Amino acid sequence: MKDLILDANFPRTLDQRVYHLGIRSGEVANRIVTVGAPSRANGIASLLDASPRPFTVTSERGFTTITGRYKGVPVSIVSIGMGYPNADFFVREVRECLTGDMVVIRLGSCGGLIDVPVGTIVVPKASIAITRNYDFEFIDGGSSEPPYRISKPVDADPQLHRTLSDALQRTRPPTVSTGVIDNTINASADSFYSSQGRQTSFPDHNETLIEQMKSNHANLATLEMETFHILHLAANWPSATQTTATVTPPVTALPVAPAMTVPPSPSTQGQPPNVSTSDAEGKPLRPKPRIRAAAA
Ligand code: R1P
Repeated sequence: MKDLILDANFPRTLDQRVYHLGIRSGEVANRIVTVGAPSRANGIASLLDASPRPFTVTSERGFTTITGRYKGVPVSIVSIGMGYPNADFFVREVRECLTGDMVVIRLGSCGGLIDVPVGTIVVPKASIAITRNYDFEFIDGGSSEPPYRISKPVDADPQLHRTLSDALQRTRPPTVSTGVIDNTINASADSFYSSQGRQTSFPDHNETLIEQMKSNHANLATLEMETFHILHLAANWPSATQTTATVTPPVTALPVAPAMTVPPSPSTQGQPPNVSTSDAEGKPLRPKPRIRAAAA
């Protein structure tokens, strides 16, 4: 089985599917809405054009990609589950299936650090990472290191942030009384529990974490688990030209890892749409495509 994986550095199956999402070029659009749960993905996908019928790939690892058109424009909805590692699989593997810009909006739920009604939509202009400091040790009542690390902010793509916020305000149903907030910062934690300040049976040393986060960033409003990582990858992707030169090693440079086996074929529904040959605007491809990301 393992000899069917051609490149352990960036594994794909023989039919060129990326290893964890199970998709290949032509099956994912440049414009993507990513969510955590398949039910949410299916709900959004119900708004896609009926024809051509949306195409669905469900991978062994729990990622679901639904690609169709919305008012004629190719769009994918990708359900990625939870947390930094899944967000990492999502951005990196989709990027390798696309040419041109990759435009990502994460639509998710979050905890609130400001006093607004449930249902308020928050479109953060930036995100910080809250991560457990694994070197922290609480010995003899003290420690030389803090238990958590609070990163510097990474900005959402400014144009996408503005466009998303404007669209959400413009299309808000009049019956909905909660508003749209777009001038705050998000925090993405590496645990739903410890690094979000929840008290459990583990000695997490997080009693003052929320206050510390708020004092570091006065306009911190939301707390979830994926946005920072998506924004960070988007902000640091060096464009196609540089990627070719610096990231992709020769295929023969790394051995096939012994534990790497071919995943079961993903289940698919519908006809492959072959949507990834133009950029997100439907314009000719730009020489240096970008990853542009925002969240709500
Ligand atoms: C935790 O319950 C999950 O909910 C939030 C968090 O980021 C985390 O993924 O997001 P979603 O509702 O988008 O899954």
